[in-house]
Amino acid sequence: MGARGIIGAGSALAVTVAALVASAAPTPAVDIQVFQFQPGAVEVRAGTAVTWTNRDDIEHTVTSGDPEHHGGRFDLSLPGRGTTKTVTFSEPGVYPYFCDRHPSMRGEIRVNSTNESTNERKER
Ligand SMILES: [Cu+2]
Repeated sequence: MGARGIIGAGSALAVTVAALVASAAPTPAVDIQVFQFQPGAVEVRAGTAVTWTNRDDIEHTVTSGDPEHHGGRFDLSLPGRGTTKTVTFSEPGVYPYFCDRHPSMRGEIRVNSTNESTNERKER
């Protein structure tokens, strides 16, 4: 509610700033490999840019929401091996996403506020 995603594909400046904010956390990157998002769930601090890299030879998408309810926050196409896309998550919240071409592919980005520990985990 009220969360706004900033779509920053290819913004080197945004990536650099996010890296400073999240310097204690490992680089948030998701590989798309063999019809899976790996890791499937990523937890970051607000303001962090997350990058997806397609390792498959076919097109995948990173689409917010789920197949029944598109979230409308981001809808990225990664048309083939080696393509990458980045989204900066500026607002805390839970952002589920899926692949529009293969609806069984699901992932989730959990965005904590900047003064929360990223070590805090909530299991489903
Ligand atoms: Cu796919």
